Amino acid sequence: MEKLIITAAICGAEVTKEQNPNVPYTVEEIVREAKSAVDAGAAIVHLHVREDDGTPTQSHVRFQECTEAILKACPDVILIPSTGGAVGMTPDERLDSTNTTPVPEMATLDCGTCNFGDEIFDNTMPTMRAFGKRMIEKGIKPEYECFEMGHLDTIVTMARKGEVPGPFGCSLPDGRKLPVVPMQFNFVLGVSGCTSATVDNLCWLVNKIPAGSTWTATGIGRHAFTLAAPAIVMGGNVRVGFEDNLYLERGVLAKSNGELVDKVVRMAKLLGRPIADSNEAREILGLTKR
Ligand code: KMH
Ligand code: ZN
Repeated sequence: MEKLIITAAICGAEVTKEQNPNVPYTVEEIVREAKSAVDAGAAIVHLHVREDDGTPTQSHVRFQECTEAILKACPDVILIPSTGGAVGMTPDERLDSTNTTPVPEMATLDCGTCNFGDEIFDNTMPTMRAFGKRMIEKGIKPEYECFEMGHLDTIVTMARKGEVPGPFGCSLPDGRKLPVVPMQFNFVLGVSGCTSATVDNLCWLVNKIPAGSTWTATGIGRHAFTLAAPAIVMGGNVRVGFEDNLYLERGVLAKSNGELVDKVVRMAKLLGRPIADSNEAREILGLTKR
């Protein structure tokens, strides 16, 4: 089994300081949380950014500022900027997070429209095609976020057609051959209105990924650690962080993203799975540091 890659989703677009005062908004707070996660054992930081008052933004200027500041504190960390942003943002607005210099190694690509609590998270086929085209052009490896069972089938079908990066060696209409990119999936289970965070659902998804793919499990809310446990023993990877869950245990707010990562590190140690550092994660994911 490969070493365990831990991703910290340190901020998200929805959670607030009213829910947990340690949720980061400012650049300094974002760096503090990224560093706490990396110091605890995270190889990857999944990044959303905020204005100082907490408003979510996809502005490449803010992403640039946060990225540079995080890399100063954690020079090796893999950053995965969000292209999901917040519900209601336009596709162009969402993609702006990929306009940083250098171009990010990876970015999220959300694999279909779904409920998101009482709202709708809009990811139409044209939107996904546009995001796939951009990532092919820029050489960004997508992290395919699946919130629903059907999202997996949708995105693999698009990869087979060469509409998004994938491992199938597709040719474009002009005859150019697409690079072979093994797919990295993030199964985000337990969002209100979407597929629930059960071991059964996780197994169903993992059994259907194309050969050579890698995957991560993200359990939302109280499922953060109950989904981490099967992912650790099944050979997958784990995402935790304030974006997904604010509590270290029932009734106890986490003081930092580092505390959440540390809990996964302790679980992995008990289960005998070593932790990958960022450069080991790059090897597993087929990335080259920019
Ligand atoms: N904020 C959610 C609506 C992503 O980062 O790609 C979407 C999200 C997914 O967080
Ligand atoms: Zn996100």
